[in-house]
Amino acid sequence: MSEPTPNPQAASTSWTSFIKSIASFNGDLSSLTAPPFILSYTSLTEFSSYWAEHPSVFAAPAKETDPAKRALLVLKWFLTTLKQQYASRSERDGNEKKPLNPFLGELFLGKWEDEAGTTELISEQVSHHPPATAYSIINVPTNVRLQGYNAQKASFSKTINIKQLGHAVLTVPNPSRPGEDETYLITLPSLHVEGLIMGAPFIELDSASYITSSSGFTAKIDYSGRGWFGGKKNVFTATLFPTGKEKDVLYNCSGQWTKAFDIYSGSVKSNSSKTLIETWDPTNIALTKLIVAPVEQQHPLESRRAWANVAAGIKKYDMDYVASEKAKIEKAQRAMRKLEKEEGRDWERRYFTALAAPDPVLTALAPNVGISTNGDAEKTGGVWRFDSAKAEKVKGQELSEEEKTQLAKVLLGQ
Ligand code: HC3
Repeated sequence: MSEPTPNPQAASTSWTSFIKSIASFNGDLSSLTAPPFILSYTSLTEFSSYWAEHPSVFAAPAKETDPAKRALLVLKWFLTTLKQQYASRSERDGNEKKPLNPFLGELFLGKWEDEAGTTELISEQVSHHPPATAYSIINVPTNVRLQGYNAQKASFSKTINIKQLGHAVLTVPNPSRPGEDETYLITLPSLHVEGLIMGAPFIELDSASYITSSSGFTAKIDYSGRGWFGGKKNVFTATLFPTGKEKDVLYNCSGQWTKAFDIYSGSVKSNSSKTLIETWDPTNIALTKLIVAPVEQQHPLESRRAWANVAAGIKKYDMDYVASEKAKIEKAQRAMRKLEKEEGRDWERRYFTALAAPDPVLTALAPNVGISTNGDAEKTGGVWRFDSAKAEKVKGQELSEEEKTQLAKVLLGQ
C-alpha cells in the first residue's frame, strides 16, 4: 500500500508559515513546529549509527603498525562517515526532515555483522534539558571503540545554523604494542540548513573540525559549500600533520564528502611531492545494514518500540493521533521527573555515566585543537562516558512481557 501524500497546496501554505516562524526562532530546535510532510519518524538517538556503517573502515586502524598511517586511517574513516551523518536522509527522502526529539532514557541498540566481525552500537538519550545523546560503538574482534555525546545549539541568521556541542573519542589498540591504546579526540563540525526557501532542506558543513591523537598527530578538516571551489557543494580539504606543526603536512585529502574524495601523501601545495594513495567513492561501496531487534522483542525504552505509534501516525499524516501519542509520552515523562525530584534521585542512565572528575582524554588532547577541556559539560548535562560496569549489569537482563507492559505504562504512558 502506498503512503498518503499531503495536499500540495496546503503543504506549500504550511511551509510558508513555517519559514516565517523560523525567523523568530528561539534556538530550541525541538520547539520548531514543522509541517507534517517535513516530520521524520526517526529519533535522533538513531543518528549515532552513522559513525560505523562501514565497519571494516572503522576497524582498519587496529591492523596498521605505522602510527602516521594509523592516524590517516582514522581520518579516512571519519571522512567516510560524513555522507551518512549529514546527507543520507536528504538523499533518501529528498529533504532533511525534523527528527523525533528523544525522551530521557531512550535507547537505540543494534549491531553490524560483516567481514569485520560484530560491531555493537549503544545509543542513549542521557539528558533531556538540555537534550544530549551519548553513544558507544565497539568492533568486537579488534576492540576499536568509539564513544561520544552530542547536543546542538541553534541560531537563526539567514538560515538555521547549528553548532554541535560534545565530542567523540576513538580508542585504537596499538598493534605494535599489545595492551597499549591510542586515543583520538574528534571534534564535531558546525552546520547550517540550505534549501529552506525552496522547501527542500539539506545540510552543508561549515568551518573546520579536528582529530587529534595521543600518538602525536592532528588532522584538520576544512569545509566549504557551493560557491567555492568551482561551485560544488559539500567540499572539504583535510590535512594530517604532527601536532603543533600544521605546515609539515604528511597526508592530505580533498573532494566532496557526499561524493568521491582523494587521499594523497605529501603536502597540499607541492604537486611534485604529492602522490595519490587512494580514491574513496561511496557509490562503489556498500554499507553494512544495522541489525535491530524486532520491535516486539525490544526493551520498552528502545526508540522504535517507544515511538511506534507516533511513527505510524506521521506516516499517515494523522497529526491528531501523533499529537495524542506524543502527549502520552510527555505526560508520563513529566510524572517520572516529578517523582524523581520528590524522592531526591536522578534518572539512572542505563549505559553511560557523567564524569565527576576532569576527563583525562580531554585534559591531554583538547588544548591541541583549542576546545574546552570541560567537554561543554554545562550545555550537555555532563561529560558522558560509556560505563562498561553498567553495560555488564544489564546484559542478559531479559524482561518478561508483563514487566515490559508495566514499564511502558509508567515511563511512556502506553
Ligand atoms: C540539526 C538537525 C538535528 C541534529 C542532527 C545531527 C547534528 C545530530 C548528530 C549526528 O551525529 C549528526 C547530525 C546530523 C543532522 C542534524 C540535523 C539536521 C536537521 C536537524 C534539525 C533539528 C531539523 C531542522 C528542521 C528542518 C525542517 C529545517 O529540517
